[in-house]
Amino acid sequence: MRQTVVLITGAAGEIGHALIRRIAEQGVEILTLDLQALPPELEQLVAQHFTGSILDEELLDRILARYEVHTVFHLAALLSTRSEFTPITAHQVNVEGTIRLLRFAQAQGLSHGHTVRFFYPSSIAAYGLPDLATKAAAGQVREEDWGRPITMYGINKLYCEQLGRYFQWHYKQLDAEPQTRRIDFRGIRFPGLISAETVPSGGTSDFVPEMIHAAAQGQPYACFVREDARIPFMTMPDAVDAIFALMEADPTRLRKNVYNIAAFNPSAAEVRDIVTHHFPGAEIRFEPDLKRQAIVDSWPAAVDDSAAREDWSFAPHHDLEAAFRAYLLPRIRQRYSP
Ligand code: AKB
Repeated sequence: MRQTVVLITGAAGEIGHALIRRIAEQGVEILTLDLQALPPELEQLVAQHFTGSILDEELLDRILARYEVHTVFHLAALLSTRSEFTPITAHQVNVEGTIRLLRFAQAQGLSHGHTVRFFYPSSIAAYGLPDLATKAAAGQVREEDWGRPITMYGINKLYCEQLGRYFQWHYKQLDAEPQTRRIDFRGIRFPGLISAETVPSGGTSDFVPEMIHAAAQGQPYACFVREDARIPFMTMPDAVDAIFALMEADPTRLRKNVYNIAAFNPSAAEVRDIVTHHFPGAEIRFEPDLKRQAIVDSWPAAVDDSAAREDWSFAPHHDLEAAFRAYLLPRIRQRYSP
């Protein structure tokens, strides 16, 4: 008998850190896969960690042979800024990697006979607004609109959303024995995420978490976007709650494969103001990098997440004020206290 497990790819990343702890609390056996080793405090929570690439077919075959995977959280990806420096590698990791995981999940479903629930973290990067006037006029953007991303990462995310939908509903649709519905593909278009425990790297929404963590450590921070730059954000605990809510939702309630969510959308200056209020000595200056700024300008200022609220009761706990008061300040102060 093979052991029944949950598989998390990209487990050493920011979402992986938070997700492993929460899944482990439920007493579920976890397998993780990442290019990096897991930190010891996380490694002790998982049944087995594989240090390796999602592109390694042999490794995926070994996992298939030994484990029954009923749920996949496919978090591995190169983020938006890093992907612009190495777009072909980004395509390999983000697209080729995802199609291999989808094929792996399909093979798992065929092998054990259950539908595999597949979580995919998409992003506001899947949007592309052509200019600031359009961004201002667009307001809260719906999932169906403005799907013209300007980054390799955004293009990868948008395409992989479609791949997931294809695998679930249309895979090998002309075969004598159709192979659809072996995968139940569920995705979230995340806004920028803010964690008290980890600092992101390689993303373009990183200016907010970087600003907060720098202030908490008493370090000066040069913000790479303008003061008026505005995109949606949420806290990591709310992001993880949302992943669980979506993954546990009754499939008959889900009208979409991929949903927008967000909790607040301050300008960079508004974040600076709240950070300097809580860390009065914080030194924050604005030195926009026009190229990264252009990417942020192409992302929506706000998203319409009404479908997530209606279909699976998405309801974040933290608005901007609560994010600082109830989550970031206590955890970050503890983290950086001597
Ligand atoms: C990034 O900045 O690349 C990510 C994202 C918005 O998906 N944080």
